Amino acid sequence: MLKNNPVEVAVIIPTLNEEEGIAWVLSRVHKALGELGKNYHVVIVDGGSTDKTIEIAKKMNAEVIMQKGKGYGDAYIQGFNYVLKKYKPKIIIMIDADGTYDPLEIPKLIKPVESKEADMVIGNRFQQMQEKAMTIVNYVGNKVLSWLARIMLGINIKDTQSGYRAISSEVLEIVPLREKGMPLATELVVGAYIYGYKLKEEPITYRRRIGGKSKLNPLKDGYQILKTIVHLALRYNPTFFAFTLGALLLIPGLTLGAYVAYHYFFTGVKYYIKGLIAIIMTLIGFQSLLLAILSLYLKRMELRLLKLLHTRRS
Ligand SMILES: Nc1nc2c(ncn2[C@@H]2O[C@H](COP(=O)(O)OP(=O)(O)O)[C@@H](O)[C@H]2O)c(=O)[nH]1
Ligand SMILES: [Mg+2]
Repeated sequence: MLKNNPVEVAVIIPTLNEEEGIAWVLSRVHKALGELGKNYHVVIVDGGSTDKTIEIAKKMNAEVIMQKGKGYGDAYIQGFNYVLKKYKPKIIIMIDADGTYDPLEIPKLIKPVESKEADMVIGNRFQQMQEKAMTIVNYVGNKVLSWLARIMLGINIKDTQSGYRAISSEVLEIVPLREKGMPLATELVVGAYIYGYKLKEEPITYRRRIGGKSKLNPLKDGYQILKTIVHLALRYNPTFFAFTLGALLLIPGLTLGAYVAYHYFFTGVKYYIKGLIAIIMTLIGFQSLLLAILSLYLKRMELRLLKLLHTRRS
């Protein structure tokens, strides 16, 4: 960091026993940001590494702070609060310590934030993925979760779990973050979208871990991320659920109604219970659809208002 100059870019790296990857990551972070001529600062949030991670990081010009709680999300929340308060940077970079993301690609992520084209730029891992960089289970899981975020919330981002990002500080000051574990990455994308910030994706290379072990538990973390998406969708954008409920009731309700009506008029058989069920399903289904349409209009209105607010502010 250049003395007496305000920090423009803060890089936050969470670490938990990453002695094999950290040096490679830090040397390339310094190279990338040094060449850009930015006044930057690197903060490592360590979750209690028992190997040489901390020692190496300190030697390589990074500030190391110890994580108070536990988990990937908790480390980032602490790191965000720390740098926002202490350094007030314009842009914050999120990157892992295991060498899966290449710091030399930082300029590509920073540029759209600097030019105000986007408030958060997310590295999309799916376009240039090294062989075996991601297990098949993780690959499919990440695709499915990103797809769910799209259909449930309307977020047009192909890799919502990517941990490589450039973010305008304002986003982190405004968006509330609670997730202590891996779902933080998703919570941050969804939150930024809901608060009307502009999101952009840039293709990045995704590499195999340099060494050490992944802390991601595909089943447990995948389920947690799914829960996060569903909770956020229910809270902020219930259109999907209201529409699904409407369709699930209305289609069979109308079919059953047609069956009952056919028999009533053409065979003379009167199905009272079936008729009643058909009416109830149709009525609830129809109301759900109306609710879905209404919530869609409200969402659109909210997005328009937020857009207006953001343009006025910038
Ligand atoms: N401080 C801290 N860092 C963590 C924790 N869990 C994971 N990390 C770090 O977060 C980054 C991403 O974790 P990783 O295990 O590679 O997850 P994956 O990329 O999803 O397989 C790495 O740099 C880890 O060292 C944690 O509980 N605390
Ligand atoms: Mg990793």
